[in-house]
Amino acid sequence: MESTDIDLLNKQFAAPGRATFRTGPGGFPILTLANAHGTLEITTYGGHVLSYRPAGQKPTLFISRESTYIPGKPIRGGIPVCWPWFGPSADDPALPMHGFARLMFWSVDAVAAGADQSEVRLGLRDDERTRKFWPHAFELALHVVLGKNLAVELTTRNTGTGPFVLTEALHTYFAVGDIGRVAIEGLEQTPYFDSLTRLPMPAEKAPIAIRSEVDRVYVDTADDCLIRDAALDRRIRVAKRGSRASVVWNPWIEKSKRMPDFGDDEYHGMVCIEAANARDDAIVLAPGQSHTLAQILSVGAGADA
Ligand code: TA6
Repeated sequence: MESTDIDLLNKQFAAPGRATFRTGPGGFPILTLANAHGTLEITTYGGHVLSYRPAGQKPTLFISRESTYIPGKPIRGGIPVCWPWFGPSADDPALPMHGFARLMFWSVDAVAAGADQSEVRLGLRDDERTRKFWPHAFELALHVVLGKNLAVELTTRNTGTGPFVLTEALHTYFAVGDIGRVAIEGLEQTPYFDSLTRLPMPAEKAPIAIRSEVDRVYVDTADDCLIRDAALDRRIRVAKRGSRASVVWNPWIEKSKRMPDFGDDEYHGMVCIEAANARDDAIVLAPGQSHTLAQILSVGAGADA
């Protein structure tokens, strides 16, 4: 179903107290899912998860207070869907950063709202708009499952007659209490590409501590990450499937000032850990083939548990 008529969306999919559509900022349709394990908000614009709050926990995702909600511009925060390229387009740098999927309205294909598990499926298919950016036929599906954990699955299917190359990311912005008191475990043994220096770097052999701008693509890893947030006394496990690249990003002071849709001080309260297919981990899909990129989040009390 086309994804901008709130009354029709609620008529077809709403379940009182468990699944409700409303008109959000910028007129963007927002679906709220709620069950015993927590709540989640997602907008059909960009297939973009805006918030995730496990029961009894503070919000898990960061959204900038300066974010815009304007068609054609990306939302700053939550879980942007970077697709069908990560970073600048290799074919034409004038094309949107991180692809076009996060800049379009997706269809609502299914909503299931149970007491302990809620699911939503959104879709994007090629049409004359997408073909202006990317000359391939595709079906893109986002499947979000809110249960004890949060699972976000992005499946690409090549519906065309020739192969295409895909890079992508679930560009998740995590809310943290104080970036200066955060440790990120799981990538200690993994080399990375430093996007700031454009140089390959050896494994750090230590948890990641962020004390300046960090923009890294960790390569050839399927490992979980663990965010230990001392200020909020919680830990967030970030697992993934269908990905051999993990991106870690914090803009720090100077880049924060250069982003109009991001508060100058907001770098203190966020870090991005992204499940990606990027750089050497590009995916080649033949006609009829599919690939699923998934990120699974689980939040626990106690930074050191
Ligand atoms: O994932 C890290 C990154 O590629 C950074 O280089 C920075 O550009 C960030 O994404 C945000 O990109 P955006 O296009 O959302 O402003």
